[in-house]
Amino acid sequence: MTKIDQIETVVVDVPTIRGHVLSMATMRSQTAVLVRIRFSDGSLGIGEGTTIGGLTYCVESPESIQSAIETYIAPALKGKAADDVNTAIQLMDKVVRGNRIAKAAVEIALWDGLGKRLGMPVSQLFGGQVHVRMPVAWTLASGSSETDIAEALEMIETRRHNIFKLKIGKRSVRDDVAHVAAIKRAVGDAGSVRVDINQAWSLHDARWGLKGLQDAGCELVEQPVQSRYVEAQRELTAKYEIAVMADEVLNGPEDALAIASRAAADVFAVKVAQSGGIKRASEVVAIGQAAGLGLYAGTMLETGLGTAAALQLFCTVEKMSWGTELFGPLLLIEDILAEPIKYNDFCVEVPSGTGIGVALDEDKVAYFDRDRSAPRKTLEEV
Ligand code: MUC
Ligand code: MG
Repeated sequence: MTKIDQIETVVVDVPTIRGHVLSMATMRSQTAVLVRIRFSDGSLGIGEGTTIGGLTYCVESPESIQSAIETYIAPALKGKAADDVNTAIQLMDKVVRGNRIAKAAVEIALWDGLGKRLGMPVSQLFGGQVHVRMPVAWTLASGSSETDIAEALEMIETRRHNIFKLKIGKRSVRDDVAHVAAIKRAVGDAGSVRVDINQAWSLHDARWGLKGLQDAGCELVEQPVQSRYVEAQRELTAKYEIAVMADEVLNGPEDALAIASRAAADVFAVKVAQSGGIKRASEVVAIGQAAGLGLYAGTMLETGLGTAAALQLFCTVEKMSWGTELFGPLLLIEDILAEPIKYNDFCVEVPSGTGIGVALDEDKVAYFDRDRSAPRKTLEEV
């Protein structure tokens, strides 16, 4: 029987191509916790656990993800059967409460190892791929309307993206609505415009905001109010034509059931990390489908590794009606994969190898390693 031998983590800090201005934080780099699981037969599985803006987005930080894995999850899983991913998931749930991103990082590496040993992609383990490429959104969050407009027009021109998610909620509602309207006017029918408030609005702000946004031609608003205000989000979902999408409120299948049964969203932003792994995310998908909700493949702005893991699941889902935002690697000055994920014709391609379908570029991982001890080469030398 192949066993789990060793679980290792490394934290990488990778600068972003520009400042990424969100309502709760401005990102200039992204931090990912990478997991390597070494199995007794010599096989290897890789995973990623990533959050956004330190502790400003959710209750897990890169440091807590690493500590949950090293201190609690790794000792519990060491010596256990490598192929029994469900048993490992249940054990993680028993020894660690919450900490879904940490669990997801390990679970991805377990699926990756299993897929590689079986010689098949993880999508096959979830019933098989039905999409080879999927539409992919880009987030406009430079902090300036002019820069965002130039960025959007270039993305359309180069056929990289025509779905745009604008990060708003930092300025006044009136200024934010004017910003969204200016971008929608500039892209016209060539682009879909959506916004993410990241919980910044009060219910009163949101009443004005949703009215203004839908008048401006914006199609969707993501997590307008704090996740604990489910009743407020239900009211907004019922009152406005613009689609309301649940994000931060959706931490796994139990939340999905609560939101669906209270009709507090039109669309689920399904995130592998936030759900607690690929399997839990598949359960969120199933609840969304059963409730007749729209589905969207969300991101925690992962590197290519976490992005590939998400693609393995979402390529098996019949209808992702709002597409994906699996563009994380494109926001980084350099991705850490041996072969980058491909983006073209407004879509992201699903990697076709075994496991999650990608391998790390170990030199780049070493270069961005927060704890590197060796003197730093230049990126060109790497
Ligand atoms: C979020 O809240 O959805 C996704 C894209 C992006 O720019 O930030 C994220 C997080
Ligand atoms: Mg969001």
